Amino acid sequence: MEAGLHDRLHRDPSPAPARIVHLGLGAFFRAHGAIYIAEAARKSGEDWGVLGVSLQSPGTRDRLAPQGWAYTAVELGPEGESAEVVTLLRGVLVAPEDPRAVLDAMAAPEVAIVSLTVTEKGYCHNPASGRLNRDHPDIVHDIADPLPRSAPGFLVRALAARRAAGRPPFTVLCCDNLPENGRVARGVTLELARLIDPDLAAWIETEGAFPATMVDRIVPATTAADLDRVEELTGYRDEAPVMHEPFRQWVIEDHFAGPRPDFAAAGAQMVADVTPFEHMKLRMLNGTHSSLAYLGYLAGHETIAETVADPVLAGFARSLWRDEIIPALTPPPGEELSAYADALAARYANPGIRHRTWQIAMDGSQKLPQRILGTIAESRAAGRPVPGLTLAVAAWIRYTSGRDEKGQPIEVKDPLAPRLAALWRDDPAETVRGYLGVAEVFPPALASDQGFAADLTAALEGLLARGARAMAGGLVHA
Ligand code: CS2
Repeated sequence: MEAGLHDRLHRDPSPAPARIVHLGLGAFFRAHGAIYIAEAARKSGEDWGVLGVSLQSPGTRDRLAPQGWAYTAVELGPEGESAEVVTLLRGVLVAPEDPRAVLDAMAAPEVAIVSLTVTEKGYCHNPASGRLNRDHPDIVHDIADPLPRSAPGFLVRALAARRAAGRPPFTVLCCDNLPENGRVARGVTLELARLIDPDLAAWIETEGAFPATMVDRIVPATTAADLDRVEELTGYRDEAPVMHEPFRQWVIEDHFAGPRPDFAAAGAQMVADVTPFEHMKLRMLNGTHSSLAYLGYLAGHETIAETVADPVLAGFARSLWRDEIIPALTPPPGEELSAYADALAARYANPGIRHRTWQIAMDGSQKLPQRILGTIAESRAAGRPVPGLTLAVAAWIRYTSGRDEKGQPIEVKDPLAPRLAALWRDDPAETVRGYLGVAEVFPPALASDQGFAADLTAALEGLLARGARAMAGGLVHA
């Protein structure tokens, strides 16, 4: 068994050309979409290799190349671990090294799908409005230069090449945690295309397809310690394994411009409308993930499992679901929201998963609108109190100040980090006023809501005076 896995890790890749190009080859895609696609291809007997593209750095390519692009995916269950070798990748390109090669690959006749996991900020949009940010330096560059830097730039220039060659467009399959993610991907692609060539934009509008998807699997960043752990488990050294929980879900809008793998054969749900699934997942999972990340980090917890092992914060998450998030949601067909919350609580508690609060806290300015602020805005408009989610926003403000409760510096990773840190004042009311003025994050309805400003200020004062754990605990039975 072990020798077999080792052989497969160092095998020659299949010569068949890839029919999917994936932009953003992070751990998440390798532990989620790639596993579904490999299984769909296996079950249907079709060949669906993937060419990966790293939009930033060569690290993943350099680690995977000597392994013939194969890697180990390790499932971390509450009761044990198991390993699977994924041999779906046909190669990896590093976009900044050779953007032309990426465009050529995306324009190749056999490519039917370009999928993306480029994270929220990769769409170069304004998170509060969903529109393309035309002042984004990569967008400014991509309007002028045919060799792009951004994900929307690669989509537009590759679609232009396909149109010029008389080929049909590829389907753009967005797999990021954005609300109506197909619409966001389509919107930024069309907006950029219009700035470059209005005829191209019209062609994409009529011929293209941008199905929405809801993706779910908890996949913490792989650490150096994980490499040793995988070696112990499998008996061989893999320089680029991925570690994931047993749970997985993929809900896909069944709207493709051309052929697609038999996703359903691998257990994906093909539906006409993904929106209720996206809302459920973004608000119930990601909304509490971010809330627990800020409050947990401030309370001194390193991982989500550690955070929910603290009964105060576990109780806080339960009251967020029961009292604030579920009342604002319409359940998707076939889902029962309180059962979904129970399953999330069990997933968070999985001690095998070391998902750092610091990792989830990253890029909050891009995540808060769809994870937390939508629920707050709708609930306030309907007259429903949302003290727990308001506390989570206050914890984000406290976190992005760059100092923790012991006065130690926090390494804040966020495209707006310097701007946010500069908003910090000695007077919490002034700090809150400054943050509410960040239009990329707070929609106008919340930015001008005096009651929300007052509640947020009180929550921030409470965090400063009493700390995250005490404040969360005070809300559990409220
Ligand atoms: C997390 C997500 O890092 C984060 O912001 O909330 O990556 C989360 O683990 C996935 O969306 C789960 O599907």
